Amino acid sequence: MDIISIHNYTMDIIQEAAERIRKSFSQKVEIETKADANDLVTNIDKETEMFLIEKIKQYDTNHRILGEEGMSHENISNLDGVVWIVDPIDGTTNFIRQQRNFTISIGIYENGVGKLGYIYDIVRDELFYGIEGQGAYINNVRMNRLEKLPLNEALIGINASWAVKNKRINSERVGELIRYVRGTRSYGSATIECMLVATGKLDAYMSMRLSPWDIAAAAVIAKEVGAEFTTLKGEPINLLHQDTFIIANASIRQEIIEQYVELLPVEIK
Ligand code: 2AM
Ligand code: CA
Ligand code: CA
Ligand code: CA
Repeated sequence: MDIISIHNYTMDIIQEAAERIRKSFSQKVEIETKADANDLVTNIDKETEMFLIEKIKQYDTNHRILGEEGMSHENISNLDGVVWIVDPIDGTTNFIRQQRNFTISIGIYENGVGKLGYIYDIVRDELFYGIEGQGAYINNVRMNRLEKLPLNEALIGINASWAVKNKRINSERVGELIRYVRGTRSYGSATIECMLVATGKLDAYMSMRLSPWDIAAAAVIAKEVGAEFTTLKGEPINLLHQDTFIIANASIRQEIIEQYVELLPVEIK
């Protein structure tokens, strides 16, 4: 895999995709629901994914693509060879409601190893990228490795629904965590929250259910600054399935999981 060539190509196509999304701000966007009433998708999500798929296939027809909207119609059941993992818009609800706080996210894996990761917050014009073993950058400026901090000084990205009678996690323990840390935040875009952790603006972010395209790019970038990411059981992430997720400063990830996360058995229907 020619890292420099793919990197230059991806920097170009992500900018082009961003320009198309910017233009959509002045148009009427078509909104549909997916799995439930809060799970939204727009024609811009689909069109952006189609655009990226065409560009990736133009680059190399052997490269495979796993995208949230499934526009490549490929059944990806392994990560053999080169696989691009694409979220055309991460933070669709924010895109619809706020026209901000969303990103384009592209992770490029070779035989399951994260090689390149790109997250573009197009409204803030912040393009994060990471190259395996060569560091992480924001708008071409090298990102620093994270410094340690104690949990009681941490800012944590967490969804408010965790703190009240949640079926999947012990809410009382989550409440203890919320009271112990310095503060909590919620942004509605997994990639933005991961990049806040990677830049030390947030110290942890967790989710009960994320998919490969939510975390593939972030994982490559985060690794380069020493942020840790696992499932909430402390297991390595798997890029073929949905799972729980935590990304955190390395000094607090294990403490959060061991002291404050108690996952409840999910009922089988
Ligand atoms: P999305 O906007 O690409 O769907 C919202 O809290 C964050 O969780 C977003 O990054 C969103 O990605 C992600 N997410 C994952 N699964 C989701 C779901 N079923 N419904 C809504 N957001 C989901
Ligand atoms: Ca979605
Ligand atoms: Ca997403
Ligand atoms: Ca999406």
